[in-house]
Amino acid sequence: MRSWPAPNVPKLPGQSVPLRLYDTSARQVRGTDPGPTARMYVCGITPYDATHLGHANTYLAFDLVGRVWRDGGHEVHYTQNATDVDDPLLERAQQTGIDWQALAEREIELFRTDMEALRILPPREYVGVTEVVVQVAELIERLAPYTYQVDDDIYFSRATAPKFGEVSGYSEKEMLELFAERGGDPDRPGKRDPLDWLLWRAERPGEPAWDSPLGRGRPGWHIECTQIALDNLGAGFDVAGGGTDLIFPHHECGASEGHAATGEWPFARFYTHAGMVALDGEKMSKSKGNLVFVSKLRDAHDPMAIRLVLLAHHYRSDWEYTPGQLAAAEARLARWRSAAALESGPAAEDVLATVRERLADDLDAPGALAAIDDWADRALAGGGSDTTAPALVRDLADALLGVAL
Ligand code: 5CA
Ligand code: ZN
Repeated sequence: MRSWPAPNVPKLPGQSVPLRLYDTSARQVRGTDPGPTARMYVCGITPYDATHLGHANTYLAFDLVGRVWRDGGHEVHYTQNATDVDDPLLERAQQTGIDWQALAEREIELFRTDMEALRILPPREYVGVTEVVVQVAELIERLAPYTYQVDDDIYFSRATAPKFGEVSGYSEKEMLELFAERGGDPDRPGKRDPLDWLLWRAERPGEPAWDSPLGRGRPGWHIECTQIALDNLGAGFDVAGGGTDLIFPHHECGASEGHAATGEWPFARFYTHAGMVALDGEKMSKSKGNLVFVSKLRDAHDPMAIRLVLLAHHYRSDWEYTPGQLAAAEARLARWRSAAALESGPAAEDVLATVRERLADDLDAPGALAAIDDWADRALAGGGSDTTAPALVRDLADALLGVAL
């Protein structure tokens, strides 16, 4: 599929700082160590509704990862999927009387527009599951020693996966609870273990299905990302990303699939997860309907202010959105713009060093904002006569934080 247009990223002077990042599977912050080309896969949307602030928060976190790597001189090979066929999408299409493909296309297009407005760097490959159904079926065929059938459906047997549980570190009890909560089918008769997961769903009447080496059907959710990551990035890529709701079962299952397919462990060197954004005390989710849409906010607000709302929270924290945060972000943006439009200001090399250092420390965006706030305050108070400083601040805010001033 088409990705979205890339914003310009200014080159910055001086020394970059290597990125350290929290790895869920190691349960600690570690140094990333990419080669000349850093490889990242981030789980994309299921396009049955518009992009909400929770989604944007997740894509922004990984946008920062890409920006810090680029600042360090790496090429960034970034791949993302769109789950353009899945139960929730089909259900929504049914309820609203819209064709499921038209619904997916419409919401993916809106997502692209939102991402572009927020200056999120686009993936090199943006892949819809419907584009790779046959490849997914071929991968499932190759996984035969690890799979079994229930009726015509195919399951992955967790008993064959020696590393199952290592990504999340969750107990058996936690895994069972989350599996049931997040679309699993622990109680289906014929399964060997409640946690075995569906790889291939044979055709059901009235549901879309594709011809494949496995017969007619469609992929289960957890296998698509394994296939798309393997095909575009190869095993052992640097970062697999998404929100914390994907730690289990999605990334846990994907890691075991990748291990089975390639013999390589880990499938991704880092599993990194962004916190959940809530509204009115509950996690924003399409199923609950408590959503703040990026496209709606864009009607009345500068996308750079929306971006600053997200940057004001550490990516790993869970937080609740309130409209006051947008007002505060607009005030901050106005202040930064006024300061950056001055003819001179305090020297900004230290600001650049601090922003680099804060972001490299597990993406401490709030710390980075504080450094620019401080410079803007001093500049607006009339301090400093460095005529190159305003341009340097504009460039560093743009390149590292994606905020165009
Ligand atoms: N298509 C799958 C991934 S392959 C999926 O989870 N789609 S999604 O539309 O439900 O979510 C897209 C991304 O946004 C995922 O990375 C998910 O973890 C993240 N996300 C969803 N809800 C929130 C939220 N409330 N706060 C933060 N991130 C969220
Ligand atoms: Zn995924």
